[in-house]
Amino acid sequence: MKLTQAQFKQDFLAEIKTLYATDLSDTSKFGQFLALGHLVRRYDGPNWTHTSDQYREQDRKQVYYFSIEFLPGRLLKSNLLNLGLLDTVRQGLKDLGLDFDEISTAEPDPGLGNGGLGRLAACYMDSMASLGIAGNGNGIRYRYGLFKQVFMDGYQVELPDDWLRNGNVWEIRRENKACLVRFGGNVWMAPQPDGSLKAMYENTDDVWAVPYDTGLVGYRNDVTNTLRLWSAELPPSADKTGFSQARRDRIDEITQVLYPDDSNSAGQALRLRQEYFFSSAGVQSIVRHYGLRHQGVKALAKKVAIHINDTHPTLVIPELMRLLMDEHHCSWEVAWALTTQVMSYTNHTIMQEALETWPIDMFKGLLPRIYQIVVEIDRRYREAQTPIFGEDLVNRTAPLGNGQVRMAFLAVIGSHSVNGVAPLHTQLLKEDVLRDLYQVYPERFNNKTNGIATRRWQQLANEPLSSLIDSKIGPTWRRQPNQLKTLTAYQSDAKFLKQLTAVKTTNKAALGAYIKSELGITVRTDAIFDVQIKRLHAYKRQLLHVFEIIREYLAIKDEPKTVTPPRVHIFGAKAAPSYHYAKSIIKLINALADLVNHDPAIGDRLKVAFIPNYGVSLGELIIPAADVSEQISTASKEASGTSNMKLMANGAVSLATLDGANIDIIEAAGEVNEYSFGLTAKAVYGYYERGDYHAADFYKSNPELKRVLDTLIDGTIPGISTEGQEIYDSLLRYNDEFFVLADYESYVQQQKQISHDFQNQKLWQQKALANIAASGVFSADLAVARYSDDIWQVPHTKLLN
Ligand code: GLG
Repeated sequence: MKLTQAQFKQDFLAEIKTLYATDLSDTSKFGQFLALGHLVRRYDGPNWTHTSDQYREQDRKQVYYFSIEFLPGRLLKSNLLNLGLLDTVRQGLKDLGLDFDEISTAEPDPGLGNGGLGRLAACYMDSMASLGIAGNGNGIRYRYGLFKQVFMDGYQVELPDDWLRNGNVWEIRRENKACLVRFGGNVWMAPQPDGSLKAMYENTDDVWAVPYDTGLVGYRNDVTNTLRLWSAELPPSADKTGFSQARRDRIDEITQVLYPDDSNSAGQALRLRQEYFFSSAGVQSIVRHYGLRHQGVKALAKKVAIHINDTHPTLVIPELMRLLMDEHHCSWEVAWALTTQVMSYTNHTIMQEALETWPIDMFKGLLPRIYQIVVEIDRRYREAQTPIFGEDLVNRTAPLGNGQVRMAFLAVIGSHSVNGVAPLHTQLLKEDVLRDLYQVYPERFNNKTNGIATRRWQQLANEPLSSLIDSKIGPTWRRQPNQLKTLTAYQSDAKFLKQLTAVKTTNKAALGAYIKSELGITVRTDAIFDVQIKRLHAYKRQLLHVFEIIREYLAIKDEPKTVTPPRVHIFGAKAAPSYHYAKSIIKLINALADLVNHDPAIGDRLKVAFIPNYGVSLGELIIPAADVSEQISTASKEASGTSNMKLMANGAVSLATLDGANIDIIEAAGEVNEYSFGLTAKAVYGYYERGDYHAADFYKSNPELKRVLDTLIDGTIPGISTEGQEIYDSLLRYNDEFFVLADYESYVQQQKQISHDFQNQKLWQQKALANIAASGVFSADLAVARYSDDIWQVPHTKLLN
């Protein structure tokens, strides 16, 4: 949109006056942020209204992306970028004596997710808007985000993340769109005079679902889509005095906190209530919206696509069946045909414990009508497939089995498309995790490799790099990230390579300043910034990285004169509060950091910085400063990974196992530009099949590894007597579930190679450049375009290849 600086300044000062009845000088940074937020909402308002009007007028097919997690990040800067107002606002504020970056960091970062899953959902929402796809997000408005992580004596402590304390400037409460979600009680089907059956309910626990809408601004295309997050409240019509405190609490609880773990099961009933709550509310609002425009539900599948992001929203399937049959009088056959045409499902993990299942008794008690429908889905599935695939396979794959409701199976059976998120992952779904269902529905399975919003991860997070790229190839890449590949032409442009180093150094200085202020550690900007940022999980093997630090530490102590480039090892990771082992690893990293950072014999040659409270905003600070991207999960365990793509796009080289999308990154940027190592997925499965992995053999045969491991228990690292022993035992007594010891040697070898190569800055920057140039293929725009073409069947803006 068009806006002059003078107009902006006038609007901003007026906004401050209206909101606070005072002058600019009397406002806080947060107050200034809020005023800016209001203003941006106003600037974007016409687009938002116009977008929904257009979708309605043109009767466009709409995509509804259901996800229990969304991690949109701060919105002020990205909305300004997408509206084309960032420079105007920044300059205008400067004229008023204000610093835009200070103001924008006063915005709370909504932590409505754990990690990659939630961030992917947010990237895809951004791309849908930017590609002009009629896309809607549907999720939960958690009162508290994922916990705020602090370290006390090196241990993780979880504090509440009260992100809504000062309200949320971006959201609109739409009470007129609220709906009722029912739990528990009794249900029966009462015959009606016309012969049909009507679902009757009694003694249900009713919850009022109120939507809060946030505009998702497309990149300079006047499109603003909607993210709808649901909040659980007391039903307005009910006699509120009749609601006991316990019942009120039960309602409040539903949208109180994000379930802080996406891989272990606890607090099951609450989680199930959360899942049904937002699935039901979302589907009700879709069907209502659709019903207002169309006669009957016949053409629903032509106008609606519902995407199930991981298993959490799977109950959209029986919920849509319920609405079609109970409220729109469809036969089972018609309802089922519509449902399967509408639904599609993405699987995000092969980890068994994350494939959700619910005890039937619990499920039945909480969701009696939905349970009846699942029973019928199960019965019909068995009836149809047993003659073809036999009883054994059908028993293994039916929605109900072993006393459980099996969500992933239900999701596959009720969708027309099932996709994995990287080629290896999709292959493993077919061969392993969902092998049996792949026999039944081979045509449903497809791969959609993940992608990232390059606008946020390059343009917003790394302005120095973005300007440098503009200066070489012009700004087309900002709209068409794949154009980054034209940068390859500058592989031998010495001046450009030096400029890349300079950009990196600037970014390192910014991160260094943050590390200094948060942790009191001084880091050198000429050091290798070796970064691992992701959830703390045994399979992601932060431990392997720790062993390298211990090795480097011992090497300097042994041979103080050896010259190697200085290194800063940077970690960002939250552990699920109940995940004991992951918390022990956090303590180990912090204890090691204490030892290394304060050892005078080490000086500034080696530093360890575990930056607390990793999230989207910290990612924006860390990623542009990284030289090395640690992607070292046990092969086969990381479905895709997406920090690997973000780091690559900012010129970090990958130190990577052949896992998830690492494989595709290596292929895209070229093997010579990455550092791969370790067991392949095939080798890992080989160990499983033969049962002949003996971690102790690696310990015994490699004296260096033995020495490193012994530091866990011999007092070298102070303060970890319990954790050190626990970790040591996990590797040697319990045989190292994630093959850390098997991969140690090849990992260390690549780390040494990195130290060697980094000294040749020209070579190093060539690798960095190759990564940036190849990163466009991982743009979320391209990924979302593939979803649109292959799965949702909706039109989108054309993209250059
Ligand atoms: C999962 C996987 C990641 C994947 C992400 C998005 O563990 O490998 O990149 O989804 O598909 N829970 C996750 O973060």
